[in-house]
Amino acid sequence: MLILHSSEQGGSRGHQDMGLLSALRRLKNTPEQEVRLLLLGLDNAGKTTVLKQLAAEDISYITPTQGFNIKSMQCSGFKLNVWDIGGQRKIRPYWRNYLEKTDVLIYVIDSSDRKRFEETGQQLAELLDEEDLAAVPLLVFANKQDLVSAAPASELAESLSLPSVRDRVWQVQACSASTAEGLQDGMTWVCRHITIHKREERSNQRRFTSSAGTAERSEEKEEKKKKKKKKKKKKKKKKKKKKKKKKKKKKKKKKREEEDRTSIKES
Ligand SMILES: Nc1nc2c(ncn2[C@@H]2O[C@H](COP(=O)(O)OP(=O)(O)OP(=O)(O)O)[C@@H](O)[C@H]2O)c(=O)[nH]1
Ligand SMILES: [Mg+2]
Repeated sequence: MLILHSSEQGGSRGHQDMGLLSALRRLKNTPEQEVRLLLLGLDNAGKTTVLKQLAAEDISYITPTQGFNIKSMQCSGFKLNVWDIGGQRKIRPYWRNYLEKTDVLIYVIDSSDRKRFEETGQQLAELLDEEDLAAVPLLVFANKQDLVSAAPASELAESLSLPSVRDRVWQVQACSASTAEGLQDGMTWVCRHITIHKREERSNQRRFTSSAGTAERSEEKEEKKKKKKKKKKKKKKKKKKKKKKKKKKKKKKKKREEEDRTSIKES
């Protein structure tokens, strides 16, 4: 059974600003778009430290996550809901329950834990194979760069075989969740890709709607054409019938006249 933790971004000033912004948005009747970010990675990688740093919270007392943490933050007019799921081996089977509707996957790695590069690479490869994460942009945080034993981001990318990932955009960002270095750069990349992703989503939707409209209009045209053709055919048939009737009448008249003429002759 998972223990669930849930918290929101702190900071009273930040809260006031957020409140004012949401009030203004409500007034303008333009609801902010919600985005789902998923923070995954092995236990001890630094996911919760990353999350707390992003929320400008104290990072002194962080314990291994038994369930998940969620925090909301603002970025380029989007409301980011960031989900941090525990990475212990016994919790990893539950990751699948959180994948649906993810907009960006953030994978955190302890760059100093070379012994587990293979294990973390394997976990990441399994995630990238998940249907729910198909084409979802991937940001890898090469964390703990403050430690001298940390592998550089380029070495980590090679070790994870990232250059062969071609079904999505990806980026490796060197960072230290302890000092917050590199976190903002990573989030800037995330926000840029959310904007692109959402714009593409909107234009795909618009294209779908307009093509549905075009299909509807051409169906209407086809129907009108059919009706017109049917009417024309009916008119032609009527005309033909009338002509035939007239001809028959004429023939009958001629016959009668001929009969009259013979009867006159006979008399
Ligand atoms: N030196 C250093 N230590 C870090 C860094 N980031 C996190 N840590 C430490 O690594 C340990 C694990 O950090 P967590 O944030 O709890 O890791 P996690 O990925 O959330 O782990 P789980 O919740 O078990 O999945 C803690 O002792 C952190 O202080 C970093 O950038 N540098
Ligand atoms: Mg944690």
